[in-house]
Amino acid sequence: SAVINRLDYQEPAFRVENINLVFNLDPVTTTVYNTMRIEPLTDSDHDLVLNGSELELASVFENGSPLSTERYTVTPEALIIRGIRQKTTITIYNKFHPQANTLLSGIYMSNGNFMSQCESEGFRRITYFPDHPDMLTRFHVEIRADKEQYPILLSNGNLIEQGDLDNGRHFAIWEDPSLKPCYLFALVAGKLVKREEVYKLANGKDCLLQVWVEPQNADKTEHTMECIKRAIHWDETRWGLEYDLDRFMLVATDDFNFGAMENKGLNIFNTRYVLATPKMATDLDYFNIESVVGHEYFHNWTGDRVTLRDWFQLTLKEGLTVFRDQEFSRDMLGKSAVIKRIMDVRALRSRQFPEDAGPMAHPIRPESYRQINNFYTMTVYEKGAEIYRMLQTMLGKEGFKKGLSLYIERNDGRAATCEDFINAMAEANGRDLKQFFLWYSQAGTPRVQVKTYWDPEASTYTIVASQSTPATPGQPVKHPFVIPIAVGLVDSEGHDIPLQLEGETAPLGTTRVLELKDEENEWTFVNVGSRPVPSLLRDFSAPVILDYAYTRDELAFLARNDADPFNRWDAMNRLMLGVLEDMTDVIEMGGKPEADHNLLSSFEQILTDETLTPAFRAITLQLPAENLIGEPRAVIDPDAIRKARTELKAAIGRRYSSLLFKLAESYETPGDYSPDSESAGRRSLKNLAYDYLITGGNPKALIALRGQFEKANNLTDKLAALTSVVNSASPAKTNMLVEAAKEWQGNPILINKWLTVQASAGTQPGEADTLTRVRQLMDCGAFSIKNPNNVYALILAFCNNEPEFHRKDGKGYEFWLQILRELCSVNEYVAARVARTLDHWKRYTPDRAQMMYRVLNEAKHIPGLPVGVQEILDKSLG
Ligand code: BAL
Ligand code: ZN
Repeated sequence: SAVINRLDYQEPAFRVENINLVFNLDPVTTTVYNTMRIEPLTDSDHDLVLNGSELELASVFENGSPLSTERYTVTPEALIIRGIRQKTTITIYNKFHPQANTLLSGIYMSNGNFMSQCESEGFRRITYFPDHPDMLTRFHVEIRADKEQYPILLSNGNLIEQGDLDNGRHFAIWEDPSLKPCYLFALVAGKLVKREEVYKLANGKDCLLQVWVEPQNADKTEHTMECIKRAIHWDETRWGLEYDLDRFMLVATDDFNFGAMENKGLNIFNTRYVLATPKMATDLDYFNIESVVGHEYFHNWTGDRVTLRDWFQLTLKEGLTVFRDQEFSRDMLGKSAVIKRIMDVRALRSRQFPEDAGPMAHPIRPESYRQINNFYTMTVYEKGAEIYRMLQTMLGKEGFKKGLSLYIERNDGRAATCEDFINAMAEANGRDLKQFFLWYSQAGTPRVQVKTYWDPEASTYTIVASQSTPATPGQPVKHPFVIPIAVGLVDSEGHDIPLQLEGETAPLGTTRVLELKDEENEWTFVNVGSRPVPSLLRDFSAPVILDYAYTRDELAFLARNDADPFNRWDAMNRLMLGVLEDMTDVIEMGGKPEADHNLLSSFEQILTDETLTPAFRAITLQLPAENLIGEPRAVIDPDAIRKARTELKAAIGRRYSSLLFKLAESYETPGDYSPDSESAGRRSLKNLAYDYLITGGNPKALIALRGQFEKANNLTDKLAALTSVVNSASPAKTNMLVEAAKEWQGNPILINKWLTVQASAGTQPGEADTLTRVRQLMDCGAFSIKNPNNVYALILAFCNNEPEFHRKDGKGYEFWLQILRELCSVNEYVAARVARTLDHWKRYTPDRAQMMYRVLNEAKHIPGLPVGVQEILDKSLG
């Protein structure tokens, strides 16, 4: 199908005043009576286009009478009605097939229950409707179903009535008082149990909170309920945003394309972001559940009350809501807040920067698409969040809040655009944000080059920053961005120097936000009596690559002394990356690499610095991910990179073995499990220490980890032990994997973790290779290609296991092609995600690149290739 362009947007010619839906649920064939009150908005002769996909149309009525067949046309994609000149009631009777719906878009079956997912274009798989986000209407929904099979019937809004029908069936009627687009519609029916609580909102009203899960999961929702309450409270206190319905419901399902979905009043979640007990969720899972629960809840204002004019504006709700959930998580972390920032920046650099540098590069507001599902990306979400964060950095927390309030006040109940947001920010703060708006339209990661000059005579320190952004597909030339660079100057004692710019009468703080607006700008600080070390881009104040010629001594100095904890982490990270680059070079040239002394002593210093939280020490001492090591390299050789990384880890593990041991033992967390950030930090540091030790080949670490695996009262420790042993050469892994399988079987979330550990492991001498194991695991009975979580856990994990996927014999790529073929006929959205794992084929060694090129071309001939997958392949092959 055709390319859709942002600039082709047209105002709707009709309004749907309300819609009344009656569902007769049946897994094989569900029927829908859909009655809409339609009002033409213009005098012109428009046809009413109702989108519909894979529907069976039974009949169409106008104002109660059958519509003559001359008045309408049915195509595979729409029902087109002609001649509507005045307010009219259209009734449509149609059918669809939930059980056959493996795309998991529209209404489908999950473990015998009906679930729905409508964003982006799933509603058209339920009934005929103008399926666009600017088509806001009021929903009245009646659900009818077998009472025994489907005792619980849920939809958006308020429960108006429920009762029994003939033949063992029953019904429920739901009415949503809010205006909403159809992508926020939801329907759930089945055997579910709830945890519920009445919560008092800040405005004094009672709100009924419900978390619905399958009966076997009844005892796993306590944490989620706590997270909902924290999210409600945070939105009230930080932004003054209150919940607007009498009830808030959340339903969990194992079969879900997204992580979760913000349907009005009835969020639907992937079980992995709901269910948590100490034995089935890691510290990170507990933490992620909080952030996803927050994210979906915060959409109630940024997404639902204010929605989108068209899908090009996606970042208006997603970037903004990710920013809000990041702030929420940070606030919940208290004194460990920086950990969240580090995790977010790490994800941005390792997954969004490559996207922005590859064939799929697109601005946070794309200009065109063929399949909108391909644009639920790291760029739209995570880079988008950075754009909102930069505004907060430049306007201040209060200024940003004023702008957000104005935006919501003006656009409540409307379908808005990114311009609406920026205009509100600009007006509320009296700022011109025209140049800033380039962040919405230009793709690519800007590179900021910084040079500094200290003048001892004049006691001045000058910072010169210049920017350039590489060309991206369709955008050969870039204009300069507005880039807020938060800067501090650290003196030789490790203290921040009070900052006074030339022309100012007194110093103002120790961190200043400099706005780089032109290709090059410079700033001069006065009263700088000795040469400082610059701390640049504090708290990662802009999503850019910062080039500054730090020496390793300077990085080691900042890692020890920077007052900005983010930059302390970043300095260590830069130091490690530099060393790993060198080691990879040596390996590629056939030499034997050695670890750098600066790195080793910084490592030791941070490891033993009791003034730092264990969580901070753990995250700072983790080596950078393999793909980050690959990023700056001319040609990527995944084997050399893994070898370098493993050797560095082993060298550290050997060199500091007694220190690491002592530390691992002293950071045990005895007693009952708690996922609080302090205990989580202790576990994280302990498990990091063991991982270094076992990589260094320490047999005592193996004994300790086996013991930990057996005795752990929590999944964090158990999984960490298993992962470390599986990645070691020890044959003990076989028994441990069997034990884990025995204990975890029947719990899909745990089984997915078990699959991931194996798919992510390397191949040790004498073992079956990882690909062979992955193929075996596909047949082990715990894997279904129809379940997205299974595919992500096993297949995607394998495709991200660089040396194993990119094996020299090309078998990884053959596997990719085979899986893609299968997925194309099961779930094209999941297929498109797998397809993207070859995005960067051009960056690898020529033998690998050639083989990838070949399978990418072969994939184009998959029979019935979905347009979304074709879009990815075409872009990759460029
Ligand atoms: N709206 C799709 C899932 C999410 O970002 O919340
Ligand atoms: Zn979202």
